[in-house]
Amino acid sequence: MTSPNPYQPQPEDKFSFGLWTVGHRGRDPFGDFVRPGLPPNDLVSLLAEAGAWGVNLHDNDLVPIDATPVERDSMVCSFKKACEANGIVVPMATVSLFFHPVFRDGAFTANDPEVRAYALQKTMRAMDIGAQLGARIFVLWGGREGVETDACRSAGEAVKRLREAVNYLCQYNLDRGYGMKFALEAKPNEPRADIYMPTTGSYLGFIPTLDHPEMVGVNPEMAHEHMAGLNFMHAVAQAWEAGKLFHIDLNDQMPGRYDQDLRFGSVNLKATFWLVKFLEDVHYDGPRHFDAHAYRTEDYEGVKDFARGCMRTYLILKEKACRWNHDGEIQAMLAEISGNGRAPTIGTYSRDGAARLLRRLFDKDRILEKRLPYERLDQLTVDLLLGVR
Ligand code: GLT
Ligand code: MN
Ligand code: MN
Repeated sequence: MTSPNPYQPQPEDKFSFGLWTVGHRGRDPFGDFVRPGLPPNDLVSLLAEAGAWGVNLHDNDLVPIDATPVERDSMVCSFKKACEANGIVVPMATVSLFFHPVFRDGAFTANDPEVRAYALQKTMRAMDIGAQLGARIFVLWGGREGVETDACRSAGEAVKRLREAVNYLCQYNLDRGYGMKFALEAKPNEPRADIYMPTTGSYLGFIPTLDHPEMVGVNPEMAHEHMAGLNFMHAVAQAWEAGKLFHIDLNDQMPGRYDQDLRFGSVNLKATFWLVKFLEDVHYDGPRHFDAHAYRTEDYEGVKDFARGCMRTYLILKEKACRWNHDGEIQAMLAEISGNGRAPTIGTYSRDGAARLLRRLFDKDRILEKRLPYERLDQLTVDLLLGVR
């Protein structure tokens, strides 16, 4: 059955938002809150109204850092009821290892072993909360794991400490039978001058060195890769190809600036299109999490506009990707440029095959006669995106 509004989010789209995203009150380093605080249960209703499927949270988005176990249990119970009442699931949980001043020198990589132990304790407790709420993905974003000066510790030692911590948490996950997957989120800088593991690629190199690599993947964030001047879709593709795309943070960002966390698709429409097309083409089946927040000018009606906008843009671009894949001219060009049918088969290595390849004469002039009409192909894409095709 087709829905009357083709851009109406459906549960199978798996659109989720963090409590900290729609609950963002507009405070920045230069100005105070512009929106009143909304209790977590009200944020869940807001998300349901906007059409979202899931809500994610840090431990302290719901439970204050010094709450007693009894207080914690009652808050988690009440939140769980609110989610159930609103038909909202909790696919992912995470831990704040960046807000409290105790983490001023980092958490898992801090020089003080007591801070490192506290960071582990806090994370295990956050996993307990996540498990109670049904979360199967646990994100680790090491915002404070970094430096202003490399005089403070060896960067190699930091990697070892990080490995030790993730190994410990994997073991806790097994011990408790939580069945969670960890998704590691990279960022090049902010709040630290330099953050260890600055890109998704760094984490993809780190994961195979863990005791339980199968339990650990990545949570690439669009804005974070763009801050580093990288092509986000390429990072996502590499993660996907490695079987490590466990979660994704969707938002937008002007290159070379502070972490803006802008509404999905609001800045780099074309890059956003290629990303959505990639996710849809490979049938990515995980949550599509919007880690962004509304402009500081908005009230809570505006926050709903923001949330609806993220999902709507995704669905519009999904439709565009489908049109692109079914566009006769585009597909004919793709068939023409892909080289299929012309390419000599290299195959896997054999001594004879290598000898043949070494002897082969390549007619470079003939190769160069073949046109590569990427200008036309790109313009067809632009026409399609701009709605004239
Ligand atoms: C914080 C950060 C995000 C991370 C969140 C998870 S918190 O808002 O900017 O990119 O995904 O800890
Ligand atoms: Mn994020
Ligand atoms: Mn961000």
